[in-house]
Amino acid sequence: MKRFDVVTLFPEMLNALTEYGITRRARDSGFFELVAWNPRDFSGNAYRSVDDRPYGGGPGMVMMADPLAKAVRAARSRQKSCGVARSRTVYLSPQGKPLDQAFVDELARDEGLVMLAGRYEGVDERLIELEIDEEVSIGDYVLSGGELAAMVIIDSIVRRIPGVLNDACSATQESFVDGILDYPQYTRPEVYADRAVPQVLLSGNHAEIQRWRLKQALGRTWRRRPDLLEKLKLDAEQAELLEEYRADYGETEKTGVK
Ligand code: 9D3
Repeated sequence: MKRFDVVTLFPEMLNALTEYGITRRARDSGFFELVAWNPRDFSGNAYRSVDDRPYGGGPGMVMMADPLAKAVRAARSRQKSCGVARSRTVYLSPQGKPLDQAFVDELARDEGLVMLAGRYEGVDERLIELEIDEEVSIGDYVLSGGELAAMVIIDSIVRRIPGVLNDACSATQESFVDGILDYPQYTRPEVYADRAVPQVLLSGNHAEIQRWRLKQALGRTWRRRPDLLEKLKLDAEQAELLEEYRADYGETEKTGVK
């Protein structure tokens, strides 16, 4: 059982995870639990205020340390009472370490994860110094707050819990090389808008199909994500398939979707 606690001004946003798809099924089956904490419930005043103007001036508002500290500590003590020995506390922020699959897998190893999702211009730096183990970003683009980042992290961790994906999915995942793009997929009808499904996929020759798919996956990675290809150590068969792809398709395939 994984335990996620998220400190957020918008707890209902997290319902998207518990109401839909794989994450909903995983939660219902007891693979993880998710609790949201609203810092407004920890504000000492009648207005339930949690933000104030930045010292030094400038635009916007900053989240105050104390309501956040109280919410984060409540989240951590809940985890402790559930038997989680140590849980990492992360602050979702554009200044954080960029998320990738290796970082997801690292976060997935811990039993408990407490996440602080900020709003406005950010949170008081002293709260970060006192309560946060690590700052995490989900990429170099601007979001309106940390909630979607928390949800991205939960979704990506839940998919790594053994038993969450169906057997067919995990088999496919294992049989394919990590760090490579997917091969193209086709379904009925056999001809759509004058475009036929590649003949090899109708051949029933499973070995040929596997070769074709690996070749397509390598070719796409070479064309679209040379940064990923550089990190791969291709074996002899893969190197040969990529050479074949280059010879077959050379400069013709467009890199975009259309
Ligand atoms: C970097 C932009 N900042 C310049 C003044 C303002 C600002 C923009 C967006 C401050 C906070 C935010 C809210 N973003 C997040 O909470 C966030 C985030 C993101 O924006 N991009 C990638 N990952 C993350 S994780 C949390």
